[in-house]
Amino acid sequence: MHFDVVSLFPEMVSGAAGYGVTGKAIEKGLVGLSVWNPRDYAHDRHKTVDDRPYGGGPGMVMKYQPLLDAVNDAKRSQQPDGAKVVYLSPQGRLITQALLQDASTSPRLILIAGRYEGIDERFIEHACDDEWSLGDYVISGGELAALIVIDAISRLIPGVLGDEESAKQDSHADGLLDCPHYTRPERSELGNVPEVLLGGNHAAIRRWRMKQALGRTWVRRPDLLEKRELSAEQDALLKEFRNEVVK
Ligand code: 4FV
Repeated sequence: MHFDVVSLFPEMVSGAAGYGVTGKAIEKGLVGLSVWNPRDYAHDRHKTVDDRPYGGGPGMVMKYQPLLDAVNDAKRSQQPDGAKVVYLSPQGRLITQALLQDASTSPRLILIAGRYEGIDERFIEHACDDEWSLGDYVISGGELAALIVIDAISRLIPGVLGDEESAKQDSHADGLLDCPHYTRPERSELGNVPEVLLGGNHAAIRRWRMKQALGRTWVRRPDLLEKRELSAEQDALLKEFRNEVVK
């Protein structure tokens, strides 16, 4: 998987992506990252990348020409072709694990990180295949959104996570919240680790973890349960959890 990010702050992107799991993935060549600064494609003396909004109003809007030239250069820069161009903005489709799971099958993503009030709509219409949103709130730039997409998709690339299992067990990977996690010390003034996790009975541990994941999802995100079919075993585990809660 290769990521290209078009951003006025390329160092912010390449810097942050160089840490942790994504950093190792890039080192190992499992993930590629190129950054493109639209300012390098602004040909006037002041290297102008933004201008006042038509129709008036606060703030500035990013001009389409530097963005377009940056994207075209990115596309020319390397194979595989067939890159999907995605603009990160509050107007986009909500980013979910399912959306990222689907996107992780593309060979290449070109992510557009906007700044200011936004970018000229003609660039979105002409050059973008999709628009994605982190959520219904506003941040100052698309870079953090691009980094979140790169991190979340990189985890789905075989070989990136030490244990393939991890990605599968990630929260939301199966549409449920994650179960609680514990590590040493076994006993503490903050409480003790649940006995079932100490017994080595893997079937019982698996059931306990599923029950906790179902219960937490029911308590904290019932909307997720509405979207999800439960197996007979999961139904029974959730009933058990609910009975224990109401008691
Ligand atoms: C955003 C979001 C977001 C809007 C104007 C950057 C800002 C500024 N991006 N999901 N929510 N973007 O708030 O992706 O240009």
